[in-house]
Amino acid sequence: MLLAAAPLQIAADVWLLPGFADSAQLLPLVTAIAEQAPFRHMQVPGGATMAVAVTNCGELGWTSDAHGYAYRPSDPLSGEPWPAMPPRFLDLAVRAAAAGGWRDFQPDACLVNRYAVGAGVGLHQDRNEADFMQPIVSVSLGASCRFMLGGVKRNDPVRSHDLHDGDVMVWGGSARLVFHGVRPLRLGTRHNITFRKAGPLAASRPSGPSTSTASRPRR
Ligand SMILES: O=C(O)CCC(=O)C(=O)O
Repeated sequence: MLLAAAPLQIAADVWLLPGFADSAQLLPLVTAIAEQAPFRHMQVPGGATMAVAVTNCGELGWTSDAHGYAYRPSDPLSGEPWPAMPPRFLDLAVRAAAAGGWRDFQPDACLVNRYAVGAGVGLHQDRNEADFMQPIVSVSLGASCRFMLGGVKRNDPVRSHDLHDGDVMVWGGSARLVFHGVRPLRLGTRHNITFRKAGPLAASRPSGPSTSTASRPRR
């Protein structure tokens, strides 16, 4: 049984739950998901390739290609539905959201990111979901990273926070559309699993410019 520290409010409507998740329990589930829906480097609008490898589980999976971003019920590589969300994932997401004050979170989408050394994600907003009243729950597994947290405007000041194995970030409400990202990983391998309530399905809505660097805006 993990002993998680108390939730820390790091900005308005943004919570860090240190050590809330147990990577020893979760990483085997990530491996099982990737056996069904392998990690891949998707293209982003404009044609560059993401540095981070991704896969999904749950009813809807986040996808990107040269035309835009979209949630889809099936894996474009296989045409099969994404693997089901493991009950342990769902339980974690619901408990983490409740710890941040969002008591009726029922995610239908779980994006799994895999970072190798040098991979990062540029500042972006998560805005392809139908309902911005629902929070985001983002779980860090493995190597530590520097997480960038800005404001709801692209030019707002950005603060960096170290995220370690098992840390969970939850944001929503006034912070639901904050710009955030991850600096290129310096050592090791990191997985991130991000839970969202994405549906009902929205049309593809690209946002923000993309670049060809290793850490680029994603949404
Ligand atoms: O890896 C992370 O901590 C954040 C990932 C992220 O921002 C995203 O998938 O939208």
